[in-house]
Amino acid sequence: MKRLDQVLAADGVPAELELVINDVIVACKDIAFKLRQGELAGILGATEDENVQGETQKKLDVISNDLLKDILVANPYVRGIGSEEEDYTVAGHDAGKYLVTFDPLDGSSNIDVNLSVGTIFSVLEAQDDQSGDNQEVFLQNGRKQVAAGYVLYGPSALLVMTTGNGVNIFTLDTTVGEFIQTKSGVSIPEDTAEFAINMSNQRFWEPEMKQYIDDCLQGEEGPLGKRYNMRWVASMVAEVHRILMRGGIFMYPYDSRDPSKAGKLRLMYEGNPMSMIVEQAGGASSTGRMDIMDVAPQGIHDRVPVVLGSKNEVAKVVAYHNK
Ligand code: AHM
Ligand code: MG
Repeated sequence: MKRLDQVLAADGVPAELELVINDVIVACKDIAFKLRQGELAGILGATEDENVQGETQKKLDVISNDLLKDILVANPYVRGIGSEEEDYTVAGHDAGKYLVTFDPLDGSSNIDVNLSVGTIFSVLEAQDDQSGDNQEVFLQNGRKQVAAGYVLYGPSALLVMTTGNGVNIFTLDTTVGEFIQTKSGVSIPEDTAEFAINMSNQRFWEPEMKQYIDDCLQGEEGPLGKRYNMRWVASMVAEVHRILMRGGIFMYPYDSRDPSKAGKLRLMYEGNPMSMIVEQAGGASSTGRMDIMDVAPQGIHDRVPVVLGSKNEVAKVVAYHNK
């Protein structure tokens, strides 16, 4: 059984990148311990603030954001950070090589009901000499990521990450406070009959997405010829993790509730890191029309339609969009 640092070293990850990843993980361990304490620590419930996307911030959104932000901007190898809970990118060190974007606590609606939540992170290299408080330096497509991962705070806390050399899973050993490797070379089954989508938005979807789900619901008698099962945790981290473990397809498509938004999920700290993990595990990830990691970001909080999971099922959804 290997520790995270041993796995990163064996994968040839540069020492500076390892130190950045390590700081992300230190913050995530702290988040994991706070979540375990739950109501006893007085950390549940909402604040009176909204984030830049107009969502009410939960106390734990803010606490998790501060833990990650404070440790990362103090790291000499970090040029800057971008977070779901920060209006603008925040500068670290001008000589820092790496940029870190994160969703400090994804699945926020699950916090107060004690269900699964997670932290998602993505690491890019700073390509020029601009300061990290200038968002331009972050605007690179997902193919440029040098590391991506998430921590799922479920019955056990799991770190799932990739540095471009397959996907490893580590379980938090709470007796020693270390993430210990429990799986490597994770591979998503190519076929599936399990989809995850928030069906309550059906009437707002584009016709292509409506048609695909209609066909799934027809089961063996329909054009897709199989009986589908459905899951919806309302926590992307939990959803992606289920797909890594047993296959499936997760969709948060464009919908017309607010036509100005390209989707609900954010490209730079939700869509891209999850896409890198899924692709590294042999799955696929698309907007329905193009690979998510090829989307050129225009802003740190850009949104993107998301279709990801088992390769052959994602290909079917893409084919519906290309009809
Ligand atoms: P958040 O970052 O504010 O928590 O929003 C992202 C979450 C995803 O984890 C999840 O897939 C989706 O929002 C759930 O949305 P809905 O409330 O429509 O079910
Ligand atoms: Mg989120």
